[in-house]
Amino acid sequence: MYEQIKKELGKGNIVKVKEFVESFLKESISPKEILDKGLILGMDMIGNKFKKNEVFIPEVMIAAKAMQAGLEILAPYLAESGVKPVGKIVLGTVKGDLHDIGKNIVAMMFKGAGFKIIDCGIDVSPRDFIDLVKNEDTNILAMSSLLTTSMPAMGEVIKLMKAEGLNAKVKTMVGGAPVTQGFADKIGADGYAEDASSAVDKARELLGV
Ligand code: B1M
Repeated sequence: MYEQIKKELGKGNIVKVKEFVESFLKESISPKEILDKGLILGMDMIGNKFKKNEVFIPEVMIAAKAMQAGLEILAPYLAESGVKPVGKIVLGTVKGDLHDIGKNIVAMMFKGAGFKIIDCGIDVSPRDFIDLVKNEDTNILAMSSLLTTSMPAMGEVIKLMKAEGLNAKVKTMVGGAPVTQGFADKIGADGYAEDASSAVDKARELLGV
């Protein structure tokens, strides 16, 4: 019964996605089930296609908008039924770097997978990352960098996390075109992901959800 909504979500059909969500709610299907089996699996499907180069950024963007539209209808019901986000992620582009297109796609995929996202934008200083992590009861600190010149800032943030004893409770994740698994290992990041949908897999793996 969820095949159709997943298909419409993949096409970015906002009207149809909203109609399906509303009709499922009328049938007294739980908002959590609609979220998990309809919207999240629909977004996972588009994420997997993106990974295999079967669809590209514009398709992911329009699917994410349809997902967002469905989520907006579900949000009050989810709050009422006490569904908690699977984890909280502070996400940003590191100091010296203004690129945010990839980071925004990663944010959308995280949201689609049920994570709560605190998006701190671009050119984020190590101190600002740390302060947000402390204030927000964060599970994962996720950093993006597109420039070889800004990559070292990721290492600085992780050093500061360790100096302030935050690394025991908050996992760190890095990504962006020039970032590699080797670099992530070198700076002591807990996780690395090559693209937005692998980022979701990695975040789930880090939190065991
Ligand atoms: Co700039 N830029 N740029 N740029 N720019 C690159 C990155 C570059 C490779 C172009 C080139 O020379 N061939 C080059 C970097 C070279 C390097 O260091 N290796 C470069 C440069 C040099 C610069 C400037 C220095 C240029 C100048 O002024 N002389 C300057 C720097 C400004 C600054 O940041 N301080 C600059 C500026 C800009 C614009 C502002 C014009 C614009 C950015 C607009 C914006 O982001 N709002 C821009 C753009 C658009 C690019 C290119 C063309 C495209 C980047 C992009 O959005 N890709 C890029 C060349 C290219 O890649 N073809 C280039 C699409 C996006 C979906 O991919 O961001 O890789 P990406 O994200 C992917 C993955 O990397 C991954 O998932 C995403 C989706 O799958 N991912 C993560 C990203 N973050 C992740 C985090 C994760 C996990 C996965 O976990 C936390």
